[in-house]
Amino acid sequence: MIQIPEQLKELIEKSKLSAIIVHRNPDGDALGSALALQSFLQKKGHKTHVISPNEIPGYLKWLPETEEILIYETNPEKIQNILKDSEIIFTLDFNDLSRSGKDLEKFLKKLKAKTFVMIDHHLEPSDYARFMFSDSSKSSTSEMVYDFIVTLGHKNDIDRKMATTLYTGIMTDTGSFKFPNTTSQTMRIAADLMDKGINHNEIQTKIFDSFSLDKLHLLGEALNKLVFLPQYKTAYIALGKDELKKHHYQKGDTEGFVNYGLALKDADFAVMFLENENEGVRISFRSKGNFPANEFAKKYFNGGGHLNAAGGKTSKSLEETIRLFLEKLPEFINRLQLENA
Ligand SMILES: [Mn+2]
Repeated sequence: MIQIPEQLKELIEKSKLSAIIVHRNPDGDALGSALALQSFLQKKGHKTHVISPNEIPGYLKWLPETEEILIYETNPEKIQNILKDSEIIFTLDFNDLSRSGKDLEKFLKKLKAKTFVMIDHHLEPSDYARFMFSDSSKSSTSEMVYDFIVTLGHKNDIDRKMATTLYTGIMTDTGSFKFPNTTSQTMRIAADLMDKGINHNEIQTKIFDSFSLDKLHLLGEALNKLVFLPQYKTAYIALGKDELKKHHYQKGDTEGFVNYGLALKDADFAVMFLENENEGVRISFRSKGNFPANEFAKKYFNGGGHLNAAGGKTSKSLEETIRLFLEKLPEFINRLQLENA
């Protein structure tokens, strides 16, 4: 169970205006946790807004009240005013203000005196929040928001709508309860949420069985291009901007593709490279067992994350990025083997 300082409890009780910020390119966990916290704070009498740095992906637009989420990229002045007036600013599912994107980060840094509350499960949190709930042993921020509400004594306030968004967050961050971050406590919380009357099968269908034809074709292309390096137990996929364009790529279309690399027998490490429209490459890393995907991402690709799931980026071309990867992979694996010998 988490400890919630009295000061924060009092602040939540007496505040009237709060804001909830999620990370750039929000996923199911970021939005699921934020929407549930928003409902909770509304029940406490707050006027509160969920703020996303950029557009939310299409596959999550069915979540309740997503049309009310404020998008910083399209509405910066209005959001700045809301943040200036907010008595509490929650930041969800990220560990550093830079994850809110350059422009919003710059503005948030000017608001240092505000009461920031971090709820997050990523490693190595930055020190910007007055109240910090950071626990990398948790499956998801949604699990932590559940704990947060329950610890405040409001388990009964979790209604079907909140349970739906929290369940979505936990389900997506655990890969439908199969990733190593799934604990018995995760399952207990999922069971509690099911008891609130959610339709778990419908959530599963909405997230995973609602691909567009373009997305399935893009997946076909990605799988055809999968490269396996048996000597390093590593599989990788690289998609260039022309291929993305050919299949009318929409944000979120490649969600989950990287996991197919790990479906390969004998693959312990899977990587996906996505070429950006303008410049640079985004990279996703997934691993099995003790292989530290986050260390690899941090050391060579300006990123980080969890042991088994991490992200990174370069400002290089796709070819140069893959070259760098093929150069650093043996070095990293050799070092790991030495350390574990
Ligand atoms: Mn998360």
